[in-house]
Amino acid sequence: TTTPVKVAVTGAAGQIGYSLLFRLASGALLGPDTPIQLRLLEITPALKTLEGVVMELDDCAFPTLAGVEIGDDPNVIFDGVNHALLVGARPRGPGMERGDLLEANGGIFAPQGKALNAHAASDVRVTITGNPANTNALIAMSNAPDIPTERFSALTRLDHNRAISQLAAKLGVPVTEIKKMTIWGNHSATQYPDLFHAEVGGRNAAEAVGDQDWLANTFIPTVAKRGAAIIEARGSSSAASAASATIDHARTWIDGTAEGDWTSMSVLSDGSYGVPEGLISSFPVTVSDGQWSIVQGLEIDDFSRAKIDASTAELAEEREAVKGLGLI
Ligand code: NAX
Repeated sequence: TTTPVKVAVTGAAGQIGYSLLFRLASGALLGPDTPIQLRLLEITPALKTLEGVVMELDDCAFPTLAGVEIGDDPNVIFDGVNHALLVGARPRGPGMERGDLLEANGGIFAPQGKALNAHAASDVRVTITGNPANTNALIAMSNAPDIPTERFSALTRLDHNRAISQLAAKLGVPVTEIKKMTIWGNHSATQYPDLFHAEVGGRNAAEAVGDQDWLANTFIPTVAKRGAAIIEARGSSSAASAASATIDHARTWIDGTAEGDWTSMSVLSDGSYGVPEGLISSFPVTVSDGQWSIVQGLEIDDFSRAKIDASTAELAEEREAVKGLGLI
């Protein structure tokens, strides 16, 4: 029998966890032939709820689910993990300033980074979904000096998928016609979904749309504010779609991007496209043999330049704030 792949999920008793765990256990990440062991981290008061979720996992009798460990100590839960999906985070409460939010999350992602550094498998890949995802990833990465920096990434795949879906609907084409979508910058309202390099049926997407007003004043804000629209409609934040995007992201990292296409991932900037080095920012990336690389050589016009700069300036401010708090 094959040794199970160990996948850690934090915030496992939360909304996203409730979708994510069942998809993982059913083989959506690793396929039908690879057994998976789930290692689930929660805060102590949520462990009872998590036990209930594990009862449901048991009741599915998933053939690929080789075991489940739960607990509240990252040093135990991250032992030997090959993939860490860091979903649990501290949401912004009433009256909370950004500094408070970053500090509260630093209290989660700094110790989790240290625990991964000490206990994860040597091939660990870490995906941060919990918000503020990019800066939480920077905190975790900075606290895990022995894990190669390229093994940390933050989720902008949900934004990427939203952009594909909006464009496909506008042009009346299936989502499979759309390639080379890019989200640049921060997973926040300043993100920049870029149609100038995207393709629809092999044709440039911005040209196919042929409507700069729609692109600038409908498409970009619709994608960037989609999370708020979901909350408004559903009464709670996106969960199933976020779980699905987390799996897409982690699976692309394993399986690679298709020839002639790329994806969006928030990864450590090497200064490409003028994005300050050392920020975790979303880029167009290709993945091959488990390694991502930032797509090079795209021409950036003034419109895109301004959007990318605005979003990365926000990331730089967040970095300064967490530096000031001694979190990185
Ligand atoms: P929930 O509040 O339903 O669940 C979060 C869970 O995390 C809770 O069960 C909580 O007990 C747990 N938790 C808190 N601190 C923890 C710690 N130190 N260790 C382990 N677990 C801990 O939130 P949910 O809707 O599941 O969303 C989770 C995170 O994803 C939030 O930060 C949210 O903002 C973020 N999102 C990120 C998205 C992205 O595209 N990057 C989109 C969806 C989502 O908004």
